[in-house]
Amino acid sequence: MVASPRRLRRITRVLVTGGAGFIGSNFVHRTVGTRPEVEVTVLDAMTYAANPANLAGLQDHGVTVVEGSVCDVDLVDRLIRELASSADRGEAAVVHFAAESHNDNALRDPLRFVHTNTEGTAVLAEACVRHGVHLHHVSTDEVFGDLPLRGSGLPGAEDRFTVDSPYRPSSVYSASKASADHLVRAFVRSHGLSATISNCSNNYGPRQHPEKFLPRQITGLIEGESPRVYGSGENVRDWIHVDDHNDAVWAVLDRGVSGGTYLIGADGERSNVDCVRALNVLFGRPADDFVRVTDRPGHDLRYAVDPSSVRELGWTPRYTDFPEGLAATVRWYRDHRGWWETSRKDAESAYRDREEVLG
Ligand code: NAD
Ligand code: TDX
Repeated sequence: MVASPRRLRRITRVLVTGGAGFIGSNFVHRTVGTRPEVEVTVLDAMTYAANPANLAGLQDHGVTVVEGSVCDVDLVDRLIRELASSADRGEAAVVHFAAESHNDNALRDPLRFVHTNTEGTAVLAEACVRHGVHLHHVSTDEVFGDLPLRGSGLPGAEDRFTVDSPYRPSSVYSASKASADHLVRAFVRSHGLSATISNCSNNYGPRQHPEKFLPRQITGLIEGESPRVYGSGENVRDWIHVDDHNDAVWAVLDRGVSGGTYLIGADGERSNVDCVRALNVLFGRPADDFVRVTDRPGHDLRYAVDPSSVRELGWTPRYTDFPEGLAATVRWYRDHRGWWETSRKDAESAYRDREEVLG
C-alpha cells in the first residue's frame, strides 16, 4: 500500500493575489469546489488581464474580492495582518499569482514587469514576515531559460529543467520572475520567512486571455481565421492543464517544505506547429492551414520540466490526454464568446501592428 503523504500545514484561509486572472481564478474555483472549509480573499489590481466574470457568483460562496495592487505596501500590510489574526482554526497562506504574465508585452513595456513581478513579490514577502504568514510564490519554468531541441545532438538536447538547473532567464518577463524567486529565497534565509516556490510549465484551459498562444488560435479559428505561428514554429512548450497546476499548488501548500522549490509539469512537450495542427483537425480544417508571422525577439526554443519534486508530494496530473484537454478547452471558448470577444479585439490590434506574414 502507498502511504498518503503527511500534511505539514492545515491551511484554512488564503489570500490569492491575481485571483481574477487565468490561473488564479481557476485556483479560486477549484478551492471553493474542493475545499469548502477554506476562506478565500482575492487581491487583484484588475488590469487588462483580469476579467471580473472570472469570479462571478463566487461572492455567494464567501469569496471576498479586494481591488488593489500587490505593490501597495499599506494595503498589503492590512490584508496580511487581517489574514494572520483570523486564522485561529488553522494556518493562513498567501498564494501569489499576481503578475504581468505576457512575454510580448514585456518587449513593449519592460519596467511594468519589474515593478509588478519583482517589487510586488518583495512587498508581499516582507508583510508575510511581519505577520508570520506562509507565502507560496507561483513562478515559471522560464526562469531556467531554454533548452536545445530534442534530437538536435546539441548539449542539453535530451535534458529537462530540474530544481538544480541554473537560472538563465532570457526575457524581462522571465528575469523579473527569476528576481522574485531570488527575493523569496533571501527572505527565507535572512528574515525567517516561511515560503515555498513552484515553477510551472505552460498552462492551458478555460479563462486564459486571448493574447496567449492557444486561446489566440482557438478564438481566431472560431472567427474563421488561420492560426498564426511565430517564425519556424518548431519551438516546444511543455503543456499542463490549469487544474493540474492548481492541484499541484495545493500539494505544495499542504506538504511542501518551507524554503523548498517544486517544479510542476505534466510531460506535455509539443511544438507550436503540432499544437496548431491539432487545433486545425479539431476544427475540421487541413492540418497545415496556418500562417507563419514575424518571430518574437529572443524567442525561447524549448521548455521541459522534470516534475519529480512535486510528484514526490503525492501529486499526479489528471489531464494526461492533451487532444482531449484541448477539445474541452475549445468547447469552453465556443460557449463563452462574450467572455473573450472584446479582449481578443484589443490583443489583435496590438499584434497586427507588429506582425507581418512571412513568405
Ligand atoms: P494572467 O495575466 O492571466 O493574470 C494575472 C492577474 O494578476 C490578473 O488578474 C491581473 O489583474 C493581476 N495583476 C497584475 N498586476 C497586479 C498587481 N500589481 N497587483 C495585483 N494583481 C495584479 O496570468 P496567469 O497566466 O494566470 O499567470 C498567473 C501566474 O502564474 C503568474 O505569476 C505567472 O508568472 C505564473 N505562470 C503562468 C504560466 C502560464 O502558462 N500562464 C505558467 C507558469 C507560471
Ligand atoms: O500568436 C502566437 N503565435 C505563436 O507562435 C503567440 C501569441 C505565441 N506563439 C508562440 C510563442 C511561444 O513559443 O507560442 C508559444 C507560447 O506563447 P505564449 O502563450 O505567449 O507563452 P510563453 O511565452 O511560452 O509563456 C507562457 O508560459 C510560461 C506564459 O505566458 C507565461 O506567463 C508563463 O510563465
